[in-house]
Amino acid sequence: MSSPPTSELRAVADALRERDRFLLVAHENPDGDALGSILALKLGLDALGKDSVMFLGGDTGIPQDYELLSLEALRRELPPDAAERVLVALDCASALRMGLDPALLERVPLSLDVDHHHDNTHFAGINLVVPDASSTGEIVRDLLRELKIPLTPQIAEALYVALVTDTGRFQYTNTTPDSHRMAADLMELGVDVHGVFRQLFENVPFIKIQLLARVLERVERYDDGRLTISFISRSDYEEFGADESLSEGIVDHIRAIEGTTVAALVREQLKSEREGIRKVSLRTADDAVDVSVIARQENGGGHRQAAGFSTEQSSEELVAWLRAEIAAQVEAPAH
Ligand SMILES: [Mn+2]
Repeated sequence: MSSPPTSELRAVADALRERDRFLLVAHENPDGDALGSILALKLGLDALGKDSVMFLGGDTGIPQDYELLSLEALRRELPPDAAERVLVALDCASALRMGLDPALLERVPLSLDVDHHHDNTHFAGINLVVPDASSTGEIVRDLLRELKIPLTPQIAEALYVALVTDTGRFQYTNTTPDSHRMAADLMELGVDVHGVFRQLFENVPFIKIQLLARVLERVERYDDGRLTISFISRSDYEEFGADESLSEGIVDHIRAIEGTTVAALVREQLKSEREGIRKVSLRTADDAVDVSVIARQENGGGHRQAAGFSTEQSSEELVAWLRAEIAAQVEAPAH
């Protein structure tokens, strides 16, 4: 994208240039965009000689798919001097997504919010929120360009992982000519597209397939498939020896079923602080429903086509509530 930098982009770039110590935070339960963005920015700041620490909150492991990224330096605990560092949140629609005590936001010298979720809550001191960007990786690319940091093959690969995963391999509606141009630029910088594809998508752990098989057996359809839903229980994870991170992407298989307007995957948590809390992922392929509207009512969030929340509702309550929410939107499309 060659549009001129916005004042927010300049303000964030200036902060990165002028400050020296940073705490980079991706969202908990990370996806390729969160991990690719945090690594690309870390490597860019390294090139500027800055002191930055990558932090990942929550207790979910990093999906094996992302082994190709050099994330050894990613910390699961805050550094002792966290409150003295400029906080940079990446791909986090709200402060809660950072998986850390939100009070830290009040204590740090400055906070920066770099994101593309349309429902971003503008929780930081400077908010660089670009809903038209395919991925947070695309915004990080623009920041690195503004800072005149050359994209090494390693940075290019991290950005490509962000781009290819958040666009659903260039198939989702956020895929634009610009996303393809960005991919072309990254290829010219040395990204091995086939190699990334093999590692990201053709390296599926067998236990993930076993978990997927279980989920597909359990699919329930309501209102002619308008709601297509399935469930993962804690005992499923235990039976297969699976980590929660292995459930990432499974909901997309549910969305692909013909006639589905909203796909839902309801997951018990393996190690939950509170009993009875389950995570719900929602997907739609249809413009008739904005799933982020549904997720926000349960204090979750996301994009129009991909959102999530946590709930204490029973399965029966949840199904009834989702059916009603979907019906309300389909029947009153002025959302
Ligand atoms: Mn993203």
